Amino acid sequence: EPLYSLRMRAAQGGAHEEGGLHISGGERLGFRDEIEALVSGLLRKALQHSRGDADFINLTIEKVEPASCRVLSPLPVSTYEVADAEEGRRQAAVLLRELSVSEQAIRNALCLLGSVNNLRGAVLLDSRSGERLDTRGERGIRVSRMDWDRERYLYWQNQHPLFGSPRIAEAIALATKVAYAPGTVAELCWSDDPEYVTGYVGSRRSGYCRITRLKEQGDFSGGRVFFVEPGTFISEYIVHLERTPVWIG
Ligand code: PML
Repeated sequence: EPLYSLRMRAAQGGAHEEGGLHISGGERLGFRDEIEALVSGLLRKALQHSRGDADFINLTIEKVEPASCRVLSPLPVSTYEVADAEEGRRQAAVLLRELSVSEQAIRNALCLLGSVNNLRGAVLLDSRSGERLDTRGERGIRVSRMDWDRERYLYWQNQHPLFGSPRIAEAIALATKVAYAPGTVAELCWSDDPEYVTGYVGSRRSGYCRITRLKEQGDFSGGRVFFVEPGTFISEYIVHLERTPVWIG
């Protein structure tokens, strides 16, 4: 049965794919008879996030090869309660250090995420030197072609009743694909949504470690950094993140 990847991006103040202030994005995988429902779900998300004000909504539907799909179990979740962003970032640094990310790379990542506010995709940093490895600028790397297996999602929701929001489930799907991509050491993320202060450190070894505050309320900074093993073939790494279909299941 043919399988499709559905991708949505909404922006403001930019009339074409490349420009504008990023508002919303979404990734789904589905079979033919699911496409209509998935499209309206993505459209609803775009319109909600933009409060009807998007200048640009792009929906891409592409057939993918079902045989090329990987199935990955969702990363196990743990939560670190911290009092403020300063303590949260210290906690993130502790977790990253345990994963052998260098001090320089940790500093660069915290500095970068603390200062950008229109980063659409992820930035790749060398986990040892801390140098940026991609040349994508603000566009970054967009992890694509992953979704929860429907049955597994219901099961997971039952087991994690406190994580009801689609935001968390989507972040875990992305973090799982990233963690298992050959070359990834760890990921650091917090949202650029000024109302949402929880972020995470993700990795195959430590799982999905939520940190309750990585920035203060009202702060527009945020995004994703992937720490990559020195020597990784970057163009291949990027193709994997953008194109390999992954079911979380
Ligand atoms: C985002 O929505 O931009 C990222 C949210 C990451 C944290 C989700 C969570 O575990 O609470």
